[in-house]
Amino acid sequence: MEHKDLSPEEFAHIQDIVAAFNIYGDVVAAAPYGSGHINDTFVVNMSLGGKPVRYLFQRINNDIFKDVPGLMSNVQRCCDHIQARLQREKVSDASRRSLTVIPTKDGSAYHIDDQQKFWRCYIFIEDAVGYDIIENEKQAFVAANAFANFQKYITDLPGERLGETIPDFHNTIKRFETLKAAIAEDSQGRAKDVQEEIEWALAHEGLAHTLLDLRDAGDIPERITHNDTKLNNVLLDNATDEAMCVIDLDTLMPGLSLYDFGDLIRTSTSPVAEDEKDPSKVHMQMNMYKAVVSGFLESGRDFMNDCEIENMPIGAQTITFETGIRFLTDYLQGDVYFKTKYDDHNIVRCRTQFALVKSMEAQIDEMRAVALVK
Ligand code: ADP
Ligand code: GN1
Ligand code: MG
Repeated sequence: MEHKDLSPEEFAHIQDIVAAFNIYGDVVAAAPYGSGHINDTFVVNMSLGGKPVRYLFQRINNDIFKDVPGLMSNVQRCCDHIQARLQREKVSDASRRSLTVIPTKDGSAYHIDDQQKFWRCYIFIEDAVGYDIIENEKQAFVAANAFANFQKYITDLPGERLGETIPDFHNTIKRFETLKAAIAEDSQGRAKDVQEEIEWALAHEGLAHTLLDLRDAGDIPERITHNDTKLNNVLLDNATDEAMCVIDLDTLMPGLSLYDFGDLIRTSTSPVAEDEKDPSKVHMQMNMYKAVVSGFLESGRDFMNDCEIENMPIGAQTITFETGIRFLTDYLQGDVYFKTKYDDHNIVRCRTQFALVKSMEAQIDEMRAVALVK
């Protein structure tokens, strides 16, 4: 049995977890998987009567997600709704096109282990990957189209309002207040090293208000949104680059369409990684911007209003700014939220985000013109 990146104890633990779920076969191998910043993800290889199958297991980060049962109820409702639609339309590869939650042996969507940690299991989407860095315009188009379609498919989700899995997740005004508090507290004594970033962030407070002001004025509506539409949260087919499956549904909850559009621009227009150490390599590539706008609007025009469409460039700037100040806050607080691989990881990430906002500022007129073209 292979478990090269896991200790024997961790591997034995994964075997116990697997046994709790309603799947058959023998565990052959297990390994950590993916590049997400939040959950612990594992791929488990099994032999089902001699045939290889894989499953995706996740230990859900319940320091961050305080109400995992509520979160899994959102996820289940949404997956069931989309699966039902795909089944109605007789789509042949439905289990590759939407996540499927595999229940535990006693029918629950999650399992609680002996350390009080929550686990879930999904069908593994084979032959598809999520990209950390955009490679071409086609990927930008299909990824954006997949997330807009996702929003469209859940506009008619029946039942009560979804629970908020992280309250005020995209409340940029509160995020800004939290940053100010972290600067004042300076618990790690790191503020002196990042004065430039702090000053830049404080000078851009206006960006924290843009989307919420539009919402409060009633100009843009609350919808059900994904809220974490980074490029690597949609899996593209290895052979064709077609968008297969939107994943990472933990933040599926009420939000604004521009949160989803904005995070796509943040993650699909720069030629370098979110944690590129040289921020001078970061810029907002206009060809990618145009591809994301067309991909998003291809479905988005069916449900977005004129004000949402007009404010797409503002959404892009705001969400990128918000993510930058979240990284800065986490750096100041001692790297307590995002997974990091080295000491300065969060400030490196913050710098790329601020560089991207600056690049958008420089191109804002052209961005506005793109969004208005029918
Ligand atoms: P995080 O919140 O930590 O980003 P994700 O739900 O995005 O967690 O999962 C982490 C990674 O695992 C993804 O980036 C993707 O590569 C992979 N992944 C997640 N779900 C699946 C799935 N059902 N099939 C195949 N790969 C998946
Ligand atoms: C996290 O889970 P993941 O890695 O897809 C974060 C997003 C940030 C992103 C920055 C629940 O996304 O909000 O934009 O990192 N998810 C959560 O890369 O906080
Ligand atoms: Mg993810």
